[in-house]
Amino acid sequence: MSKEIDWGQVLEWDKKYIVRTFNTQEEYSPVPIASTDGDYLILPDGTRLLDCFNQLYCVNAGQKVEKINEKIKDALDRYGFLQDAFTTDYKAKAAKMIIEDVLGDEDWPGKVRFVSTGSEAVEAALFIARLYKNRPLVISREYAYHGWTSGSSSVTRLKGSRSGITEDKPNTTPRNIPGQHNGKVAIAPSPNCMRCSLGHTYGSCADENGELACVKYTRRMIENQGVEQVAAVITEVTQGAGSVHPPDEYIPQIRKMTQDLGILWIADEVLTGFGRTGEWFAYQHYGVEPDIVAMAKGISSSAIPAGAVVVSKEIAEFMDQYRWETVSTFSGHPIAMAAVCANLEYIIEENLVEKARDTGEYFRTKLLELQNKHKIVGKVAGNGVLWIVELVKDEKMTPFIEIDRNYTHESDPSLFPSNIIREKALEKGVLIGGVMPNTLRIGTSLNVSKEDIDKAVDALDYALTHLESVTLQEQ
Ligand code: 6DF
Repeated sequence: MSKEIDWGQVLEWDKKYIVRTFNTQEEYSPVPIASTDGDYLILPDGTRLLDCFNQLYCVNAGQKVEKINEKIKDALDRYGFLQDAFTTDYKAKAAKMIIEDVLGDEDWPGKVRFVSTGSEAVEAALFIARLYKNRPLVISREYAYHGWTSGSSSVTRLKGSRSGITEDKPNTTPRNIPGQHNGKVAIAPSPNCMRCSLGHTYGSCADENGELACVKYTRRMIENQGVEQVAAVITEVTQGAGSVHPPDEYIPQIRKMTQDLGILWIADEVLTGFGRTGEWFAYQHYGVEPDIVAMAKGISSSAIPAGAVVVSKEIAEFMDQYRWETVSTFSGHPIAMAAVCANLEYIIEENLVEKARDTGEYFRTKLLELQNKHKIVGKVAGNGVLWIVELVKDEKMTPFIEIDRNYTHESDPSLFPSNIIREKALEKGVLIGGVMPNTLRIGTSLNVSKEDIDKAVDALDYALTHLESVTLQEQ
């Protein structure tokens, strides 16, 4: 370290001057990190922690990639800051790379608008969809997470992530933000086959045309709202924070439904984009093309914050006809755009998307071995470097925490099996991801080594054995 850091002072100032999230001031305890490296966080005492949360599934290239940092430093030699009315080689190249180098095999992409975060990308997507269709309604789904800003949080339906406040005791009522849901959003079922909200069983829920019950319900709900009121359906392709991986038929059927009804499909790829699932974008696993894609996180691998929305050629031509009266100070920030260019070049040069695809098959094999070994593993699902492990009490897939994905933070998190697993795996130097009570959501960089996957799986095996010993004693 170039200079000694007074970590006691860091913790004092952190606790004294920063507004907390997800913790009361009393229960909060800061976690200081001295540096990062690849898939590792390095604590002030030198302990290396394998990050299988990949922070928030957002460091696709890995931490502190020298080739990316060098190009960011080059940009810093040229720029401070320019606002969006000006252009730079970095911004123009970043847009060209996304449309031509990343999405060049597809005909639908038209143009890009840059923003700084995923919530802003979703905000832009919602604005553009409503402007283009000149309709107010957007359809979201149970357990959706799309962001924390006003518009993006109105389509965020994950109950414990709507930016409200809860007391740190059970049987109290959360206070959500008054007026947050402005009535321009309707909620469709999530394709959570393991606990179908419609009471169906996957494999026997489709109608005579093969349409899944949750897709049919969504179609009927839109018809009931009045198709002429609906601008778009917004979906994550696989739900990130909500931790739901859909059956293979779901996304193609949702896409067909939107085309049948003449409404737009917004694919929110903020978390899944840029190779995380073993394709550049998760929708590509299903042979479909969206109208609008929201993206962030992996666009720069979080070296510098950046986000974007890509719109179809038709929507781009529509927007080109108008003076869009919107502005975001840091849109197209030259240093952020340099990070986007450097990140995309690195992912392409290192073939990280193909690497994530291959790694995903190794991850699948290892996680299925754990499912065979541990009765409390009810389901393993995912691809690339984004995986779900569902924790269950019994063969009936009973959740340990009954409220499951509809929990809010007045619950006692120490009782959540996912938190018990996380605490136990930390003993092995591995941070297991996931924010749902009964579900692990494991993610790494696209560059993760097989040795580190083995390390993560061994730590998970150790933690599952502990959880079984604790829960079986209680039963
Ligand atoms: N869209 C999706 N994910 C997202 C996010 C956003 C938009 C949060 C931080 C998350 C994910 C997994 C577990 C816990 O934060 P932001 O404004 O840059 O992006 C909003 C599909 O997943 C953010 C939290």
